[in-house]
Amino acid sequence: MSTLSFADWMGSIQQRTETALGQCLPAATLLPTRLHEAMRYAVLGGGKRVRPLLVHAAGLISGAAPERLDRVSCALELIHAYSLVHDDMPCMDDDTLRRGKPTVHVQYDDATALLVGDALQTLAFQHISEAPVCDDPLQQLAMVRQLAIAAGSRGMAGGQAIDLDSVGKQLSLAELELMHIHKTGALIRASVCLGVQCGQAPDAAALESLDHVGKVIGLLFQVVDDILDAEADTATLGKTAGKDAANDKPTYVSLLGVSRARALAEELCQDALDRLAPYGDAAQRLAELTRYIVRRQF
Ligand code: GRG
Repeated sequence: MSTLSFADWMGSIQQRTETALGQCLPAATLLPTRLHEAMRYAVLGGGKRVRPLLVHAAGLISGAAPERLDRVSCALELIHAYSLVHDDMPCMDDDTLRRGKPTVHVQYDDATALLVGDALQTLAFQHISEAPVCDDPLQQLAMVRQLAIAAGSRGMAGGQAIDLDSVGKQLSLAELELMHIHKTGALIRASVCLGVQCGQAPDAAALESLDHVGKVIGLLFQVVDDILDAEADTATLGKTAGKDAANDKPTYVSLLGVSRARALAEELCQDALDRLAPYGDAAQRLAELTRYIVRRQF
């Protein structure tokens, strides 16, 4: 077991992720330079890197090689970054601030933002498929498929469609959960599942249990995101606070109120921790990360 504190471990994963992303993105000097510069602007120098942290923490459970986890982390973070760029565009959430900087369509233009998202998504699939991330090529193919499903219309993009459709509507708790399991949850769940699969092949029961952990972490991430949107300020978040209420979006806070939303986050956290307990030290980072996601301030 590593002797690093959780904060130092987190810093080291964030640092190696930044380096790996910097290497996998095309150089800003490569033609077409404006597009490549904008891709690097969208991805580098910001963000908590929650999905890479989940990949690495989950990979520790199966003894995965860090270099393989870096590759999978980059793929997930590239897809996440593309989703933020498109989400911020005027045709979607229409936001001007992301990670404390002007959004990509503001800094560049709408057409560039659209292309940045397209190119980041395809780069993610190029990156995860061009070198081994596990021992079995067929398993790797299955992992690429899992990533595609998580990002697509049955995952994140589908969740975004439900989100756009739900503005101004009263959703039930079950409907809200379904939306978030797709929109935010699918990539977070994939981060845990893909991280585990980079190491020694887990048996079906272990994979099912860790998949449940990923699903629960995805939901609790969103519950906390809704609380922060209602309670934190724009400077702390690095993105516009209070947008959900301003846009009349159904959230855990609008449905439950802050204190019941907090209680739900704690309940989900405990569910994940209970599932991780049988893995002992191997799951320590994933357990710490789960607690961090509940307590995070931005
Ligand atoms: C455009 C296909 C498409 C999908 C967009 C994820 C998403 C779907 C939109 C983002 C909108 C949003 C603010 C959702 C709330 C949860 C969330 C994903 C927050 C941003 O993720 P963080 O907090 O961001 O991990 P950083 O900047 O730290 O990487």
